[in-house]
Amino acid sequence: MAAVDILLGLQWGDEGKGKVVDFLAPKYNVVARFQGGPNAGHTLEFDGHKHVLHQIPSGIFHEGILNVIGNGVVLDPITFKKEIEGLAPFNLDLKRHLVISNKTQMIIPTHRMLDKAYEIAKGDKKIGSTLRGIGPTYQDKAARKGLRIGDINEPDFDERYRQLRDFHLQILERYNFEAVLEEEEKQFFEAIETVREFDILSTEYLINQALVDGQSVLAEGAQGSLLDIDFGSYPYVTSSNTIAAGACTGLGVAPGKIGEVYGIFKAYCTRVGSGPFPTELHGDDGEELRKLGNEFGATTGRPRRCGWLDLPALKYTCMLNGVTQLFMMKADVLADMDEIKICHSYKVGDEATEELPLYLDGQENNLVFDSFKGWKENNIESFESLPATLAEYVKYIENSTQTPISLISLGPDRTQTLMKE
Ligand code: 2SA
Ligand code: MG
Repeated sequence: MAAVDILLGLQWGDEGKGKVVDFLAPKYNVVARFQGGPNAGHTLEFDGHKHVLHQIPSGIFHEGILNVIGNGVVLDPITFKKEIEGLAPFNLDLKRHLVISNKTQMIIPTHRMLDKAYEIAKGDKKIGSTLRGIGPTYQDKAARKGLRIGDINEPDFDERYRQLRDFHLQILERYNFEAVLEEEEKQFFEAIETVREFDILSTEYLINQALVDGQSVLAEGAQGSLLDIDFGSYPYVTSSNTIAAGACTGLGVAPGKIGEVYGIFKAYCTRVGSGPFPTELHGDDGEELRKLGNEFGATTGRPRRCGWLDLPALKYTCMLNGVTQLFMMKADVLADMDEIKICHSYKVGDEATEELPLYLDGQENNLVFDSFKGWKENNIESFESLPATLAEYVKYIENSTQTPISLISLGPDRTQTLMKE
C-alpha cells in the first residue's frame, strides 16, 4: 500500500516549504493540509508569478492532483472565498480538484475579534498572533462548541451560528471590545455559499481509499515544529499540532501509514511574533542577516527576527517528527560571511546539554557555539562538488541529527537547488 509522506518545517515557520512543495507536489496524487488555517502563507513562484496560498493546499496549480483540506484545519470561509477568487485568472477546475472535510472546524468573524481582544488583554505578554482567529477556533473545538464545515448543510446551521456568535459577543463585552459585525456577517454568509459549491465529505475515507488504490499522498504542514502546541515554545506557539503526528489526527490516517517525513530548515534561524529565541542576533548582526536573507514577512512585511542555527532545537524536532530526510534552505545567505556559528548545546550550571529546557527564555547566555567559515561561492553544480567549508557545515548537521540532508537550496530559482541522487 502507498503511504502518506509529510513535508513540514522544523523551526518557527517560513523555512521555505512553498518552494519545496512546488516541485514535490507534482509527484503526488493527493496533497492535503492537516492543521492550521489562514495563519499559514505558502509563497509559490512559477512562470514569473508569485502566488501566496493560505488555506488551499499547494497542489492546486498542478493538473490532476486532488487537494484536501483536512479535519485538523480551521477554515475561514471569508478568506477561503477570497483565495478562490484570487485563483480565477489561472483557469483551474477548482471544484474538481479541491475537497473539504466535513469535520474541518470553522472560523467565524467573532473568532477573529476574540483573537484581538485576548492579545490586547495580554499586553506585553502577547503571543504575536496573526489575528486570524486560530486560537479561539481551536479553543471552541476543544470546548466542544465549534461549528464544523459539514454543519453548513444542516438545517439548524443559522441557529447554531447565532448561538456561538452570541456567546462570543458576551465574552467580547467583558473585554470591552466593540464588535461591529454587520458587514463581516454579510461577507460570512456570502462566503458560506462559496464553500457550499465544493464537495464537503468524510475525507478520512477518501484518503485511506486513495492509499488502498496505490495513490501517493503528501501531507503539507504549516507553521513549524517549534510552534507546536505541545512541544513548541509554549505559550508562544500556535494552537495545533504542527509535528508529524498532527498529520495522523488531522487527516485520519494511522501512524503505520506514514512514509517519508521531509523536514525543512533554514541554514540559520528566523522567528516572527513574540517568544524566546535563544540564538537570536540583535543590533547590526541581526540586521545584516535580515538584509542578506531578505527576511521580511511575505504577507505583512513584518521584519523577521534572525539568528544562528540552534542544533539542540533541530535535533529535538527531528526526533519528534521522525524526519527521514532533511532539506536545508537558504544556504546561499551565509556564503559570504567570514564566520558562521551553530549553537550545539545549552549550558545548565557547568554541564552542557543537548536537551531543550522547559522554557527557552533567558537561555541566550547559556549557549555553546561552534564556528564555521563562509564558503564564498554559490555557483555550485551538485552535492559532489560542494566547497569544503559547506561540506563541513552539512556533515556537522547530519552527524548531530543523525539524519541525511538530501536537498540544499542556494537561491530562489529551481536551478539553484541541489538534490542528492
Ligand atoms: P497564531 O495566529 O495563533 O497561529 O499565532 C501564534 C504564534 O504562531 C506564529 N505563527 C507563525 N510564525 C511564522 N509563520 C507562520 N506562518 C507562515 C507564514 C506559514 C508557514 O509564512 O505566514 O511558514 O507555514 C505563522 N503562523 C503563526 C505567530 O507569529 C505567533 O507567534
Ligand atoms: Mg511564510
